[in-house]
Amino acid sequence: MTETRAKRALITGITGQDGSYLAELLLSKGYEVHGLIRRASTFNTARIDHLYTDPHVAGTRLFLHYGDLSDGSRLATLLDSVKPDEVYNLAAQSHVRVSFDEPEYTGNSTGLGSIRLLEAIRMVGLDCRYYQASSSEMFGATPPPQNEETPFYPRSPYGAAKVYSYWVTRNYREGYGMFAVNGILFNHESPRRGETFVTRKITRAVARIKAGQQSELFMGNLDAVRDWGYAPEYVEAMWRMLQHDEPTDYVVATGTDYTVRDFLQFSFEHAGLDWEKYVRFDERYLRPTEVDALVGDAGKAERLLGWVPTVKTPELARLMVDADIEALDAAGRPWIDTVTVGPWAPAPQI
Ligand code: NAP
Ligand code: G4F
Repeated sequence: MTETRAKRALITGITGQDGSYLAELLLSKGYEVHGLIRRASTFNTARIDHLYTDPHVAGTRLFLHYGDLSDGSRLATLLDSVKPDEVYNLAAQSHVRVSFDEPEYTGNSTGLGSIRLLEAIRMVGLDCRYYQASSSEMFGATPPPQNEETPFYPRSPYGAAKVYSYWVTRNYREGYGMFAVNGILFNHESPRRGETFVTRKITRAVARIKAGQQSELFMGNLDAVRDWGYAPEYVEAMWRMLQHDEPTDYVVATGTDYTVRDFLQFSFEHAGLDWEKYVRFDERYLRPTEVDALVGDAGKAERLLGWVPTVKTPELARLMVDADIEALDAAGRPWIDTVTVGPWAPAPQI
């Protein structure tokens, strides 16, 4: 009798918010998971430490490998040795505001990084399915609702780099017959969200204000409209895209619209606080060009993948506030396993 081997996936960006949830999902489905991590002078694996086991232990199914999207030859050697069935390209300089400060680096990692990976797959001659983490930022100034047919009008170096990655993904699908898909994901958040994105910045501040450790919160544009969903549900959509019969591109969104001001209100209210007493304006958080409104129409993902989001923005704000309060509390009790409740450290002012 022939034994079928477990499916093998490679995730770039495994140390990020989505990479950590996707690794959990794939492990729960029996996959062997390989993750690309960057070498750093300090540990950068807090979001996946709870999944990690010593590779010497029999039955280990999560393996981490050093590499970087700026290093094409490394991507080729890694793909050649791992030989994944599915590649999820989640790595990117993913912060829109930072992309105005570091436009060239953002173009190199968020844009060129994708073609390095696609070209490495082609050069190695690998027969695998490829997922590209595309973004609603590509729609930029085009008004909502946005779907797969909506024209792109990026408003940042990040958005422009993602448009490039979107098109090379389609180009490799059409030109080389690769099973390559774009997931055009709208904003999705969680307790593992990076601390300088607006939702997590707010929910962390709520926890600190509630604990008497912070008295003010400096913010930028409160009028921006976003369609915020829950990250664990969005990684499920990524996986479903690669299981479908045909490679095609999908919008993933909740279809709801809330302002940053709404998110402030949901979060502070949940902790019994009045946001207007604490929030101050600081122009450093404005962007040279803003994306005013992103609201997605995910009808295609529902029709073809059966994907339907259940967590909407008000509930999301509440669960993130709860997690940050718990994390702050656990940080004061070092014997508690803080990994499961999230990393805790002061964030830089971005
Ligand atoms: P994230 O938390 O910022 O994670 C980004 C990941 O990319 C991290 O693991 C980071 O590694 C890695 N990375 C950055 N530069 C790299 C490089 N040059 N080489 C290798 N790895 C690199 O982002 P996320 O929220 O999980 O998002 C995942 C992907 O989806 C990103 O491509 C993002 O642009 C895209 N996206 C996100 C959203 C959203 O709302 N979250 C929406 C649409 C699209 P370190 O841990 O070492 O920094
Ligand atoms: O949380 P944000 O930084 O996310 P943004 O710019 O929408 O980008 C995120 O979502 C994209 C998908 O649409 C991803 F592709 C991207 O990787 C990233 O995950 O900002 C959201 C809104 C913006 O309009 C911003 O101007 O919040 C506004 N905002 C107001 N005050 C602020 C702040 N954003 C941040 N980060 N910090 C503030 O103090």
